[in-house]
Amino acid sequence: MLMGTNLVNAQTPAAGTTEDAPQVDWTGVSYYVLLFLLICVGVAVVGKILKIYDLTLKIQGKKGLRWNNVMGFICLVFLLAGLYGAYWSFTVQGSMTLPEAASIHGVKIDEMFTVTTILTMIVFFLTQILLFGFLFKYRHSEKRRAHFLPHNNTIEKIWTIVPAIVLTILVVFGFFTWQSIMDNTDAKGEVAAINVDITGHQFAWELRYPGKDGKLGPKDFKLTTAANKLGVDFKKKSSFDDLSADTMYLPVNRAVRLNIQAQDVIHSVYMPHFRVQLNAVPGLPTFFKFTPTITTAQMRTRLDDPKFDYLVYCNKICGGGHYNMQKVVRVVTEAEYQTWLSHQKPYLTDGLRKELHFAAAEPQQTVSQNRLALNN
Ligand SMILES: [Cu+2]
Repeated sequence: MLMGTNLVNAQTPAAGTTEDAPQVDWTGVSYYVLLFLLICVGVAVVGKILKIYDLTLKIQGKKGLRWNNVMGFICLVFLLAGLYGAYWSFTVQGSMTLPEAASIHGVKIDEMFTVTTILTMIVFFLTQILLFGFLFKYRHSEKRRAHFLPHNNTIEKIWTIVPAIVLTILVVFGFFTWQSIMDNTDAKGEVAAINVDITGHQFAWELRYPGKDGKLGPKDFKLTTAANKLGVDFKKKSSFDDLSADTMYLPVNRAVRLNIQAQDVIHSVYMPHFRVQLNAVPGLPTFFKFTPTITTAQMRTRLDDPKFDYLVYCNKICGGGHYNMQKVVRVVTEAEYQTWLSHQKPYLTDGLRKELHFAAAEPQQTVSQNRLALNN
């Protein structure tokens, strides 16, 4: 209480009345530093009291404190407090981990997480109980003689071979899961049909969808201008019908291939619900393929949250505006997706047409007319 009052006074020396005095920030760093120091002082005081008690016993001609018992008991307390801490962490913080998986491979990744967690937890609980339990059970006793065991090949073999087998299983399991994610076909053997370009720059994601031809035009960073933000190459026919989008719409149950790029520093495409994360590295185009399985509408019903939206974040601290680098992702039915797609603006804007000296945009302008303009 005294500490709390001091903190308030230190922060707001002018605070006069209790009404305008701000609430104590219990989560502040200084509070925890002071708490830690206080605990240290407390432990030191208890230690000194025990030492004095020990000396008093010796002065009186008695045997003194049995320190091995004190230490053994402390080990036992430490074990119980630690086990309770692990239990608390699972029950309280366990719910703060990843949300429900909404993609085919997401379920596989979760299985991997679960298996790894169970195996490592078995090892954790066994070793910690043995370590501190043995320290307590085999503390020094007058009635028992210590047995010196310098080496035991059987024990060495067991604790080398068993972890080696378990780790091999985990690594192989992870390898095959990763390979199936990176494979060009989805779980049904279907090749990713929808290509979406996602390009990161400080501080936004730019989305480009293919037009009616289903193909994204090629890009060349040297062609980047204010109007041609992504450096799309308009020497190729496939570039003309490409679309820009503000929201990432994805049809449910269809394999999507995200083509990932960065224009300045390293960013990271992160979509927690779909278990998608891959760095966007300048000069190193890469991709991530996944199949969403739960529509936004279904997820809203499941979570009982009509405002819920999937998001694509940046998960690499890339500068001052990093915290705000996100876009909404909507998983919809095939029909909704097609309707949405037909309403998206062309990447080739009027400004870009002017820059490239193309003929002005006409409502029904065809790709061949654009190519004509390019050739002139
Ligand atoms: Cu970022």
